[in-house]
Amino acid sequence: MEKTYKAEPYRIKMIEPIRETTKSERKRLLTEAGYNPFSLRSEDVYIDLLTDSGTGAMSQAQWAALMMGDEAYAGSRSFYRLEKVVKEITGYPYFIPAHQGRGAEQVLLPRLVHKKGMFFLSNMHFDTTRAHVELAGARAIDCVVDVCFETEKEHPFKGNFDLDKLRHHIEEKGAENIAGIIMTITNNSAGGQPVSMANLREVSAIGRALNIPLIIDGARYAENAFFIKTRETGYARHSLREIARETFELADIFLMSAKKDGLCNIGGLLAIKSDQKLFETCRTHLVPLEGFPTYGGLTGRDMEALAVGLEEALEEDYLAHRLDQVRYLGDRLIAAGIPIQRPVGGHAVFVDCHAFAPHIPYDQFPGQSVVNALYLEAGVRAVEIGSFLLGRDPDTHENLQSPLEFMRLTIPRRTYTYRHLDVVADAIITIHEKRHELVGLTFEYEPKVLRHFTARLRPVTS
Ligand code: P70
Repeated sequence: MEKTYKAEPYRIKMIEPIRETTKSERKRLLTEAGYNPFSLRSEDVYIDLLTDSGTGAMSQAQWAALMMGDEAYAGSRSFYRLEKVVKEITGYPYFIPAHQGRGAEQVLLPRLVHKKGMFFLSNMHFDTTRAHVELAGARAIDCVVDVCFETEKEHPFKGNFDLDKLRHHIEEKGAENIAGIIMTITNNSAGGQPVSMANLREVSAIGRALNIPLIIDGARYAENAFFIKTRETGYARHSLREIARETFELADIFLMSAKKDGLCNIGGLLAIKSDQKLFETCRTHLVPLEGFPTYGGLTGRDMEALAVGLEEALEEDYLAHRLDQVRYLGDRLIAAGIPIQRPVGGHAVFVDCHAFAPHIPYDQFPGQSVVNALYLEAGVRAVEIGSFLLGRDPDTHENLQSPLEFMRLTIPRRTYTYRHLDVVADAIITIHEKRHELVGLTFEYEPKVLRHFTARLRPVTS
């Protein structure tokens, strides 16, 4: 696609001040945070690229919709409005709201695990999905295409499932031991990389032939639809809605963290295509886990804002701009010779920290070291997606080595301008020039599950 870098397709009606700290303040703050930016106060962050999850700006239509929230415990009008939108987009008749993506995961995933020794196969499990798979007593296996590990290699659909790996694992484990196939779109951990419709079609056919349910983990399904439209032959004239509909037709279940392509600050969705029994058991478990079936952990106003956000996220102008911003930051880094996952994906630029700081071993977390350096340099908060996030093997408790060591620069939706992205690019270029000074990290405190959120670290001094 040609470079555009057009200005934002919106103007700013309300502002939220942000503050720059000094370098010496940041040094103290980072030490206090245990060298883990998750423990920083957001007030001490200048530009926050930790996540695109729930951090975007709502539109005037969404703010107006909040006023229409029906806060009834049961039978809320806002639930029915949201349900109608979800049904229209997915074509699925069964819908359950949840407080966020992991809420939907905890309702669904254990219901698919019928016995010991079951597996989920995914192009790539995201961390909370992997955690819920393991909490349900199953194991998570990733089957992404190998090209995704070659960061400099350009490929339009680096998020795809490797079909040979998929078939191999099904054969080895036995189809009856596969609890589900999870297609993550876009593929977050691989760099926000899209999955092609052709790949989805093949995965769907494999699942159908063996009666294995195909689950779309679709936090960023609208961004994926835009990539299909612009990168896959035969889709240029399709509307994003048509592409989304085709995506859902190929699957059986839709899980979504609506904090991403729902353009909301909170929310999750679970929709089921035809398995009424599964829907009923999920709904039964929803009540103690998330809440009554017509709110599932959300307020009426949340559901109103989400109903509007889901529609806005499928608008072409919005998505073209969104992906243009991410590409802009990526292009600035590429021009400066900084190694990143190429081509840039949907929601973030992923800096290849294995190439950035090859002198730091995986179990001293090169990605986290670069993340900390970026905060010290400019008050920009990014997040590590690598061995620090991956955690330990649930059986052997060894530190797992992630095939990719990334610093993720996650762009919140409709929140920052191109000028903010320039500040980020300039700071990364500066730390890249001093990259030999970066040092690794070791644990001071390590929680057992999802350790990256609350761990404390310290620099390794040899
Ligand atoms: C992110 C957040 C959440 C997520 C996801 C996919 C593909 C499910 C979920 C869970 C998580 C995160 C990571 C680092 C820092 C902050 C937050 N992804 N599936 O940013 O959804 O968070 O709503 O429970 O990406 O990628 P939820």
